[in-house]
Amino acid sequence: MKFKSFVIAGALLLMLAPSVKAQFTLPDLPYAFDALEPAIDRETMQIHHDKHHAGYVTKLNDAVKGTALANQSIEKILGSISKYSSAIRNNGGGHYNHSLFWQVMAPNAQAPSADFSKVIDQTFGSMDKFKKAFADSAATRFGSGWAWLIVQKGKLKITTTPNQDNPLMDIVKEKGTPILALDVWEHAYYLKYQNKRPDYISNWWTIVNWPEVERRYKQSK
Ligand code: MN3
Repeated sequence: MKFKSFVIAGALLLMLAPSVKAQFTLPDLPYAFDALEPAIDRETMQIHHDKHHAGYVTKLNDAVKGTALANQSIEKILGSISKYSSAIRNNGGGHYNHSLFWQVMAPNAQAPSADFSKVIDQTFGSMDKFKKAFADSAATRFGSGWAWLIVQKGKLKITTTPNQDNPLMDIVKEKGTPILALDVWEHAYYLKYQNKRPDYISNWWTIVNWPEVERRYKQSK
């Protein structure tokens, strides 16, 4: 009888104990792995999310464990990244960049609103000129890295970064709030496009989630 109560009490305690949660977690994709086809194939999305992004999250959690960074947001950490290790820089950037990347793509993507098109036109001359400038930056980013549309002092600007760096980091030249991100690491496109990075970029426009980009633009102001 006594033993039975002990077992029941133990089971109850286990149920009530708060689960030990890692500081950073892998977000679910907001759509199915094959939802972005044909621009990005299912297998690439699955490996990219479940292996690459998951790897950055695991290594980031390992790197911040037991440091003063516990409970700090990823944005805050990136803003002072010059003070931290390269493991935190690479994996913190990797986690932030991919979390944004999944959000700014969508199946059946909607066109930019008239309001946001006007902002693009005023900044870059036209939507076509913007796309060309962005695609050229992405295509000529040497090696691994990212192309960005950022808000810098209230204005739109195109920039690129190497590796997993991003415009929130205090070490980059062009700082700002990223509102659109394009991953040009080979792991993002090589299965389907091999060495044809420009083809990946031109197809990628069909899945850009413009309402989300505009939401982030408004939020940044
Ligand atoms: Mn990637």
